[in-house]
Amino acid sequence: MIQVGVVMGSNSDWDVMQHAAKQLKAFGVEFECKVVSAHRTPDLLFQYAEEAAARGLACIIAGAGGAAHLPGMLAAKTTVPVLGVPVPSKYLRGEDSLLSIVQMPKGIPVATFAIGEAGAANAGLFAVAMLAGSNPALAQQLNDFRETQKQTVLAMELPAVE
Ligand code: RP5
Repeated sequence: MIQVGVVMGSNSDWDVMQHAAKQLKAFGVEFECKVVSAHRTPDLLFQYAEEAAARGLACIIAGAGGAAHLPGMLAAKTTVPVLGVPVPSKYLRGEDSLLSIVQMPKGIPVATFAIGEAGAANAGLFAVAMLAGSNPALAQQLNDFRETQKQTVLAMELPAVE
């Protein structure tokens, strides 16, 4: 059964959003990836959000750029947690996307992540952490991942000063 939905406003968002999908895949989480545009396919957006809970999605990772209303509109139509990823935009480098997603008025939350690749990857890891709460094997995988990261940093060396 699909556990996490990864949606984005355009296939041009894939370069960034694939980093969320890669994390989910690495942890063996069942997920789907789909283009759902808030302003170009609003009916599909409503349908996706309205069916999310009944389909058993634990959360929806939603990425969009510019006037990025996809995460907020999804959150307006479902109580399934929405993790918003601001995708870098051409002219404002994603600051517009970030502000569009993060500034939700009180009452309809969207968990907002960093602009771009790091935000997408962290949204994937956050989804894993949500699922790990009721899945001890997944929790162990997450701890192992953190341990590997720690060892990588501990092994880092710096060049000698010239
Ligand atoms: C948004 O507009 C998408 O999320 C994308 O980031 C941006 C540009 O879309 P395209 O013109 O590349 O389809 O809806």
